[in-house]
Amino acid sequence: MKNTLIKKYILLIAIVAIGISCTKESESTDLSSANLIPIPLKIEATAKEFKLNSNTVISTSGDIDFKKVGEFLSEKLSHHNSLDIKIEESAKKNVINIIKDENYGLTSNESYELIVDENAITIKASSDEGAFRAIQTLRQLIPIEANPNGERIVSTGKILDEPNYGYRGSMLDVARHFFPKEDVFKYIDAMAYYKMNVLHLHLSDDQGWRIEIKSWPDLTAVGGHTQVGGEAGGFYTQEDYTEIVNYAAKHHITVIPEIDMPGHTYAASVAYPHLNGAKKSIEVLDNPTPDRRTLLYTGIEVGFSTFDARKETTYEFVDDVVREISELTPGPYFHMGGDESHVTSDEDYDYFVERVGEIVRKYDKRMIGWDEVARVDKDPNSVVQFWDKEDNAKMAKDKGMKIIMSPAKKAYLDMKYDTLSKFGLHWAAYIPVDVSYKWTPEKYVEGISKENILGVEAPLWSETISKTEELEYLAYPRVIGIAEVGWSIEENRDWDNYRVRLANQTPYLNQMNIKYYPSKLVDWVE
Ligand code: TNX
Repeated sequence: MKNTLIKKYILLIAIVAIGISCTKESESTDLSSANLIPIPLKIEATAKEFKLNSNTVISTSGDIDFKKVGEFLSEKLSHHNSLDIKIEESAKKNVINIIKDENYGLTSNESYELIVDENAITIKASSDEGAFRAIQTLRQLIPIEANPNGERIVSTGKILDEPNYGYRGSMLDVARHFFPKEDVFKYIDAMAYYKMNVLHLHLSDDQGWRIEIKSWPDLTAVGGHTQVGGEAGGFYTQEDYTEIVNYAAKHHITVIPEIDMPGHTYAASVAYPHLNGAKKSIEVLDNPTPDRRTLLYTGIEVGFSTFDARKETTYEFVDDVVREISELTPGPYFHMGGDESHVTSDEDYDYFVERVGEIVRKYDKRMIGWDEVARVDKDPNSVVQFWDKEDNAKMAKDKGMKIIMSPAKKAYLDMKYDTLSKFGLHWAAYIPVDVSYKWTPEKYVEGISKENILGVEAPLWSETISKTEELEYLAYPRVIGIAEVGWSIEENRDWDNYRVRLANQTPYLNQMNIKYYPSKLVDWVE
């Protein structure tokens, strides 16, 4: 009797165990519950498995740019998954096809289709950019670790995907604190993984000038010397900057250089005092000193500096700076800042923005400015980056300009998560992970709809952070959510569903050694 009871028990446990393992099994073969960020437009699951193993090969459609995408995938699989997947054209079975299909493409050249069946994984896109976005999806579908049979199981089905916005960016402030190019490369790696496509570099501010300008060498020799807090600063040589641009391009990311003016220019005016237009500090700047670098500003106040908008030499300077940077920048944009010019008179500010606009156009770039420039700029081709004043965004819309949505209360990565945050400011808000995720660009400012919006950007100001880990504490995980806000349509976004997908990013984040902030709102997978 006792024996049969025990047997029954064992049977019961076995049934339950099988039940659980079946559930797990079916979960792992359900493409629609894959932990993808950003969530794709459409997923159809077919509940079977593709078994990726060391015999799997990548085949591209011959086009050199598509081949590069295949090589990128192979590189990443070898680096992250310790998998040696070779490129072998015209393979038929156990293959990842990356195919150029001119007729294919939804509305954007970032669109793609990804079909997984038992024999093959097939990616179709009309451009290499689309294929590149597709392989990020695929990377997220392939487990980092193999099962005991040496296989990585990818669930079968079909994904049809395209971005809601063509501009999905993040900004690094390398002026308040300087971050070496290696930190920027690491940031680019993760941006690309989450399908972001714009890196905005804030290259100058009161505390430092961070890009070499050959015709004005003291900008960096003097102006790059220090940073907030007074430690050594730094700057990118033109070669460094080109390396960043090329590294970004390899990841299908456009670099936007920003030289903030006419305010936020104290460091430039210390280097070249005749640029200075702020009455108050002239005395200080004119003070003869053997080492001008000792005059640099290392605090975090804003709004006290300005260029002299009425001197022609100021525009000769701006012309050289825009020319040299534009020559190094393949992307279509030049960001002129334009924010918080509190000591520039309205007349001078307006005159300055117009003159800089002419220079930027002369070098075939499209001008971007923080939302304050909307009042002045008349060029409908200019872009306004909304961060603060809704009226400025509306003005931009009325002038036919496109708007980048960076509302400080949602998208500012430098805001503290809560009162306990180790780093960050909180002038705009405390921004917990859910708050930074739960917003819709086309609904944020009344009257500004999707057609007025170029895209979304998450700026990371660096007054309170000086090391990679600190940068990562503020950026992650919020920047991942902003990537989804920019890519995925509102109907597909849902916090409860997102927080599970986010919790499952840990294998990638850990492997990348990204020190994310472990928000308690997310049940992080160990
Ligand atoms: C406002 S946003 C600024 C920056 C600061 C930031 C700090 C903007 C265009 N200007 O100068 O770094 O706040 O959150």
